[in-house]
Amino acid sequence: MNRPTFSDAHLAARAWFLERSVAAGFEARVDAAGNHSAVLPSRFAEAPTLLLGSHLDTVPNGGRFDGALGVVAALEVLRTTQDGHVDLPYTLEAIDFTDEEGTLVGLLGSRALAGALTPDVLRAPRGGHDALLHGLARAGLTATRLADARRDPRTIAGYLELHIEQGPVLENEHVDIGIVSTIVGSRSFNLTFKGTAGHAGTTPMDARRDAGLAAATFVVGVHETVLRDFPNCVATVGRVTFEPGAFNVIAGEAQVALEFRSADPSRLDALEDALVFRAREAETLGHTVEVEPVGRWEPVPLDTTVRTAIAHVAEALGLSTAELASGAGHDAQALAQITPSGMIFVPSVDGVSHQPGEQTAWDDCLNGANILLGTTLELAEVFAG
Ligand code: HGY
Ligand code: MN
Ligand code: MN
Repeated sequence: MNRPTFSDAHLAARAWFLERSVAAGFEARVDAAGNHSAVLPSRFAEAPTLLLGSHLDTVPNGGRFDGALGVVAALEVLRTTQDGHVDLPYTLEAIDFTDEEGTLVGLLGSRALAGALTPDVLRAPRGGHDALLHGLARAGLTATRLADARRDPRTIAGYLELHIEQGPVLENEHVDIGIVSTIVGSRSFNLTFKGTAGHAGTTPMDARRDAGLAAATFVVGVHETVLRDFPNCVATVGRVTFEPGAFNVIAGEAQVALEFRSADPSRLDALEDALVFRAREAETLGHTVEVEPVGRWEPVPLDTTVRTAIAHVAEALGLSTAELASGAGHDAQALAQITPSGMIFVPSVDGVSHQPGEQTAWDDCLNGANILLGTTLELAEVFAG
């Protein structure tokens, strides 16, 4: 799957979702942040909305289940509820959030809805400011109006998200359903190492300020530092670019995309200090190093009432469960700031995700969708008061 935010494939998938929503008789909505929704109104006026959703955008060359499973299952819950003439004390809304993956910003649509999209988030987004403006324009959106997508939290009863685990825990422990306890926080930085471009043939090895070497040394340093000093944390360099990028020119500049994660806010601070320190070691070799923060998501615990409801429903369906933290980020971590939120995980084959080999058995997808439906029904009494 290659549906980066606002790519043709992404826009086509969103159009498909709206077509299927309208075909099922639901009201289709698109808000100022481009979040796409199908709405099944409650017959009770002033009823709050229970949001069910995930995202249709993918990472480059991603998998078929990350995000899409949650959006399609949410739509199916609305269709099943409508077909069953179930009278719920809340409006149901299946929602596809904009740019969850951070091709442009990260949790863009869900943070806009939660009222957390501050100007500094948009000033230096990890996909680049020009790419953000261009992408928004492709979707008929504008940066100045994104914040209009904010919802009054009093109108929202809660948020549920079905998602693949994207890791090996459920499969290794032969557990059907994961109940997410917390979602990790993450921070992203663009690092620029500046040396001196030069002739690859005539510049002696001991007379170089090779930005490529500085960047590569840093990448090794990231791995060493986190392995040695930060158990249960992760750090990734997913992209390095050398400028000018020719066989016969010593790199004068290197760009490094760094991201690190932890479930513990204090460890995120310590990780930031340690990894920036490693980057700045290049200055002792005569390089200049620029460190630009381009993304930040806080760790968040998920709602205990929702977690209990998921466990009840799974037990009633005879499905085994385990509580686990999510090492992946999700829209639920934005929604959890304003409303009781919960996540249902289903197993990922071999724990593989963010690549074409991403796979979840259909029976597990079915289990997840049934838990999503059951939890929607179970929470009716709880959330609607
Ligand atoms: O990057 C993540 O953890 C998620 O897939 N957006
Ligand atoms: Mn996802
Ligand atoms: Mn993802």
